[in-house]
Amino acid sequence: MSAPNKSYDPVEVEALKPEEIERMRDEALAAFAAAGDLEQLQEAKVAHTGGTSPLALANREIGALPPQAKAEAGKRVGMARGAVSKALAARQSELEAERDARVLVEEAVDVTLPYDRVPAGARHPLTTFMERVADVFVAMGYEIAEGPEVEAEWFNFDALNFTPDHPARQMQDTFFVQGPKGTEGGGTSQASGSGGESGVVLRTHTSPVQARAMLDREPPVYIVCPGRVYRTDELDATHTPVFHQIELLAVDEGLTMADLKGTLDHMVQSLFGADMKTRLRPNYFPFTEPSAEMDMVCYVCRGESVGNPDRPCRTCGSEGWIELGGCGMVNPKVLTACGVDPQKYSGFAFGFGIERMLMFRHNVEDMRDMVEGDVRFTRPFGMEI
Ligand code: FA5
Repeated sequence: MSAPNKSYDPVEVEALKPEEIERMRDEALAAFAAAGDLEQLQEAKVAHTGGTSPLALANREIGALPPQAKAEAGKRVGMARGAVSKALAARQSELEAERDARVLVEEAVDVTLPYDRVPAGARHPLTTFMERVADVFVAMGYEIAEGPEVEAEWFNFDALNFTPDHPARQMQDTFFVQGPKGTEGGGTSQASGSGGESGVVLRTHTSPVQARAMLDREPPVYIVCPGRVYRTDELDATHTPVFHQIELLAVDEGLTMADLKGTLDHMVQSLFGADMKTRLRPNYFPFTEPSAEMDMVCYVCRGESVGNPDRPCRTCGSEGWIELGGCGMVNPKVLTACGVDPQKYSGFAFGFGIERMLMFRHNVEDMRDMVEGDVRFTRPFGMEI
């Protein structure tokens, strides 16, 4: 039986000598300390802890040692590898903290910097409201009709039964458009004595579109005409020289005031609520006969402020009703002037101001706010494009 091999000296195995293991450990620690960022640390990690790193190779050598040498060499290598992986983890967290701090500085967003994007535009509340009103009638089968804003005096007045010397022609304060220099003006304005030489005006209402529509189309005619109109009124809290109207015209067989009233009620119910209603008061327009002023129940107090001093209403002045505009049955003379047989057809029409309606619908106290272009007025109406 052979005796144990006492002649083996583990120090003789080069890779496992204590100074060699210390050197491998120290090189690894130095490489980690020298890594300037996480990428370099990753390279050092592969070089000093990977499968072919000196310490990994030394570890493999242990297996080849005789049993009595394995424990000491294993302890030495294990301690070196433990120190290396501890140093690696420490440097890893140091470099991660440095990276996070740098990213915070480099990618910081200063939320107090001025906003440099141009805000998206939006359409004016007058435009969107006018379209909303027109939509009520489009849904009933009416067609949108348009006419020129620079209009022939004939359409603005004559076709609508404003006779040349009719006092109503002066009721409308009109901008007359001058013709080119050296040309003769139109005869109608001279005959009217209203001051026009060219026979051309800025339309004072949307009613001339009635005449154009009847001349353009065969009855039945159902049109709604939203548009801009002009009068020489001073700009104040309830007037503007440039404003908007919506005109409605229906021409068909057998139309009566009852159809007009029903259509008006439907409009105010669609725009202001199902319990709204209208009333008609006698009035005069040369192009309608009979003519009426149309009012709707005050949508703020619903009429409850009338005779009730404890509940005054600023919107309707405690009258319970708000004036909307004018209406009536189309005057047979207008039908005839526009080529429609008044024996066969009848029609109704109404027209009202969009600014005034927007004012009481949204409690706007001063019409000037609508025309001054200040976004502080328009913004609360939303961003409808
Ligand atoms: C007319 O203009 C008629 N063409 C309406 C009409 C149509 C009657 C069809 C019959 C049949 P009036 O002059 O009343 O009517 O004006 C109608 C509305 O325009 C007024 O009720 C008011 O709301 C608005 N309006 C009139 N002048 C101004 C102004 N300067 N600024 C803002 N709105 C105005």
